[in-house]
Amino acid sequence: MQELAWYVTLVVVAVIIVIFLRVVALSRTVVEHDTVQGTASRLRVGLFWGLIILGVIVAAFSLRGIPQLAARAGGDVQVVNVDSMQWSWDIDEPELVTGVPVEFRVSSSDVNHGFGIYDPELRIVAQVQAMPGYVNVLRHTFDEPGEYQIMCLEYCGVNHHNMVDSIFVDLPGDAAADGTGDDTGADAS
Ligand SMILES: [Cu+2]
Repeated sequence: MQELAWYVTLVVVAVIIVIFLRVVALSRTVVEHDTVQGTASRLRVGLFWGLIILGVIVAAFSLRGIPQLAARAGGDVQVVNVDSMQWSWDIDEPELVTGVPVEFRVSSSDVNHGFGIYDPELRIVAQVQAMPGYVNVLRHTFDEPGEYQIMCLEYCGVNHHNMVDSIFVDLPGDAAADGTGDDTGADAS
């Protein structure tokens, strides 16, 4: 096997040397490429500015939804304080609504935990570390109603696998007046 690798390497190196010598030889011959260069240059300049403009548009469009900007813009925010401990979650506001940014303020009373939010199909939608002595902020806006599972993502001891809880996300109209921000109340028929 070692020998085979050795011969393959020799052949590849030989091929590279041949290509290199060929390029060196060709570089000495002068060819008229003014016209080709002109067209290529125009294409390059067009492509360059096209990509710059496209990049700016894509960046502006994709940055619209980032939670930090939404929070800075003011407006309604649902604040949820989360404490964690071996082996449970203490979530002060487990009833939320869709469409309004949620700010989870996550900490721990003992060791590191991982605050992981899973949608009803058990796909993870957001996560942040829960650390003693720190309050980590996780911002997320729920688009779909349902029961979301909270699961620990950081091995924290023998009962880590049972560190599961739920939060409930309703459509704004369905939420009972529950202290999650100030609904205008005009949504009930
Ligand atoms: Cu854990």
